[in-house]
Amino acid sequence: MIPLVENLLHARTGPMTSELVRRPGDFGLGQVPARLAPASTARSVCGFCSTGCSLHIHLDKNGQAINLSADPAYPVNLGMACPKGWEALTPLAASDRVTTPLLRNPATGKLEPVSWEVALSTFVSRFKATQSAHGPHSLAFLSTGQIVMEEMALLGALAKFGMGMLHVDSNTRQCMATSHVAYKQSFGFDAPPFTYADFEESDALIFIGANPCIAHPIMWQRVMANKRSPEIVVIDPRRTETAVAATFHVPLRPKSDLTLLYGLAHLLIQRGAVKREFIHAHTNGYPEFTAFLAAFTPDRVARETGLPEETLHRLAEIIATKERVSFWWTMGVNQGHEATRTAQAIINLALMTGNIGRPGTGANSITGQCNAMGSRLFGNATSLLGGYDFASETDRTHVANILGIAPAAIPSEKSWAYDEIIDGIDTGAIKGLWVIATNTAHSWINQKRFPEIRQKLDFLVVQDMYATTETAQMADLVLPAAGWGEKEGILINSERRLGVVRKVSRAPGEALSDFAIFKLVAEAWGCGAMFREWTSPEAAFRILQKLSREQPCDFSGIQGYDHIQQQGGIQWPYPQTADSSPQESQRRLFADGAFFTSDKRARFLFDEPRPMPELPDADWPFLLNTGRGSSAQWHTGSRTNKSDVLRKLAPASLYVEINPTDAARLGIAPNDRVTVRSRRGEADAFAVVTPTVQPGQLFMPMHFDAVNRLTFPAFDPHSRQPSYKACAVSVSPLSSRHNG
Ligand SMILES: Nc1nc2c(c(=O)[nH]1)N[C@H]1C(S)=C(S)[C@@H](COP(=O)(O)OP(=O)(O)OC[C@H]3O[C@@H](n4cnc5c(=O)[nH]c(N)nc54)[C@H](O)[C@@H]3O)O[C@H]1N2
Ligand SMILES: Nc1nc2c(c(=O)[nH]1)N[C@H]1C(S)=C(S)[C@@H](COP(=O)(O)OP(=O)(O)OC[C@H]3O[C@@H](n4cnc5c(=O)[nH]c(N)nc54)[C@H](O)[C@@H]3O)O[C@H]1N2
Ligand code: SF4
Ligand SMILES: [Mo]
Repeated sequence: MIPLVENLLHARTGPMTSELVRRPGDFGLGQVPARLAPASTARSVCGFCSTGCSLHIHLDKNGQAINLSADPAYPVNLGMACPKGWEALTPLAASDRVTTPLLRNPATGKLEPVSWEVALSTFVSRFKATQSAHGPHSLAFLSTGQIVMEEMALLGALAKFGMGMLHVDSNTRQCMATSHVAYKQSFGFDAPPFTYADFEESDALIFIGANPCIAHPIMWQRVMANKRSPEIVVIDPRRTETAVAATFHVPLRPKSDLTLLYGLAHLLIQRGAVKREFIHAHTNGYPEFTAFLAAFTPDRVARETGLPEETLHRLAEIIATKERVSFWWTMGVNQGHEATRTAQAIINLALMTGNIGRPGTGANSITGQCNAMGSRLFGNATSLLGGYDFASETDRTHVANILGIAPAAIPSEKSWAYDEIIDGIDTGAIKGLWVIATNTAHSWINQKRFPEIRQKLDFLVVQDMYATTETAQMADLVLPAAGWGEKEGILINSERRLGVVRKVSRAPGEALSDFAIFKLVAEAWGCGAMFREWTSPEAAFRILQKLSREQPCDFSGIQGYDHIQQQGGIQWPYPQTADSSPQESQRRLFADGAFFTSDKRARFLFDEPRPMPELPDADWPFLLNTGRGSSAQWHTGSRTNKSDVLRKLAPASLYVEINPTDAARLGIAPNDRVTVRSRRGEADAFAVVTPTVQPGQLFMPMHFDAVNRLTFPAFDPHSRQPSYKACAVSVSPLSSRHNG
């Protein structure tokens, strides 16, 4: 056994996960029998969504988790948690955890257990052989927004500086790439400006393409705690749970947001409801924007959005008359063919009305995964570690100096985006792929292509907690990873708050933290010396602090993990100050109107709207929308399907929501089996007949893998984020073969 592996395997204490007698799911939510009363409690932030709730993990005398409860003293969740948070320990004890590395045996075609030595030497020999045959850039990785920041940074640095990879990306592309690019172009840095207190301090909250009741339930609780009797607007083609709870639902035609937002800007100018002084002092591009808006007359906007003109006037009235207006957007905006400009149209509205930098305001992108923000800053994919620029020699030298590596080790070229990596596999440019904490074979758009192009890979490595995911099932080598709660590190939530994840449970068998796996790979690859200072996640955190210094995300003033915990999480920026006095717990950006661009001014950016790439027609008459189905289901289900409690809270199989008029016309009754087809594939589902979807539209939850056989691979040109929410399909009762 190589010494490092031995150390890692033996350094751990406490019983194996499988020996833990009970999990919270066994008792129902939150009850602890007296005989399992905790010996102590650890505080840890949740590892599902980007809300970043803090959980109290109750430990036995061996320091192993026995149950958890929501943390009442944390500024984010104030004692609340959603079902996923309450059940966060259950997926760790699942019977299909992968406990040793698995290598595919060419003779049997099966994945078989091997030692870490064999796994690592195979990893290195196969990937090095690929590089010798096809060049250094023939390897790529696809990673995640769901591992701690220190692991993301180590992976990015190892792959790009140690292993010579160029093309790396993550599922953050499917999720937050649009917000990243939109903020960077408009504000000069990827910097969501808000703090959760803004939910409570707004007079009007405008949610665009966001369904927080399902996707961010604890953020929604913060909205419900608003005592200012706010107007709550939901702009969404579907009458979602959030739309039902709102004061005003705006059911626009799918993907007509850009036109609507320009139409609103136009009306606000007509009403004189713009903050001229703010615009003059702090922005660029307003005159050009105003001229451009002239064409967005209410009649045109009403026609193109399918909304009555009164709706436009009522919306403009709300924005014009409310003192504090906040705009919130999520995937209904980010996942679109013109997503970046749509996000910027929201930013433009906030800028022109001076709704930024004040309590209860902001152009606020809600993050998705627990650490999508960490991956935006430290994934080393689009931006160089810490939000630097790969193309800038000064930036490369600066980062190299901090890391103690040669500047030449840092590539100056841009990485391919996720879709370009997938295309690269198809063309033969990428021959080796390493997939970490994402389930590409389920979640990627036009997913049917993935198994096909997988055949073109020389070697596929999947690093996951389970070997049962759709992607792991296709792997040549599976590396067993510890999950949330079995390792430590930092997650950054939607309001830029760093929170600490603590190790409260021992990973099963020989599973190792991603951090430990990356360290082992570095040693086996022969570039371990580059990462000698990365001795632990907290040591890595100190390196990341140095990288953040004097960047907008500067968190160099933090004293360590304990400090973050004592403060109830810490929002960036948190620079070092002369007197190191603590800063306010809830802070928003841009109170001084100074943005992160070189001239400190925000930019008005805009483009002519374009039709969606795949419009319904006679053969494919329905528009399919996809997204989150329930608060108990998380993405591809690898984790949440392991909990009996969560499974009981969610539909057991794939369904499609269809409007009653369409259902009646097609002879579809509630719960009937139907087939949904697109030009790319088909999916069987049961019908949920409901007026929450408009006629001509369907909705399917992304948690079942058949859904992405249907989706159409269109991408925003700036962010290259996939447009998951609009493709043309047909629907028919299961027995019949013709289109609806
Ligand atoms: N329970 C649960 N919570 C989650 C997740 C999960 O899997 N399960 N995932 C997390 C992640 S990673 C993310 S990114 C977030 C996503 O959080 P959300 O973005 O809130 O969730 P979605 O359901 O994907 O999409 C939001 C809404 O966009 C609407 N929409 C579709 N097309 C359009 C359009 O053209 N215009 C407008 N205005 N709206 C449109 C949809 O109808 C949908 O209601 O959730 C996070 N939270
Ligand atoms: N049709 C449609 N498709 C979509 C979307 C949509 O709205 N509609 N939304 C998109 C969005 S926003 C997102 S974010 C993606 C999400 O898509 P995925 O990232 O593919 O979904 P997850 O199920 O979260 O997959 C995460 C994997 O990481 C593993 N894992 C968890 N923790 C760890 C860890 O600590 N270490 C390691 N090594 N593995 C771990 C889990 O077991 C799981 O298999 O889906 C996208 N796909
Ligand atoms: S809202 Fe998000 S962070 Fe909070 S408990 Fe639920 S999944 Fe975890
Ligand atoms: Mo996401």
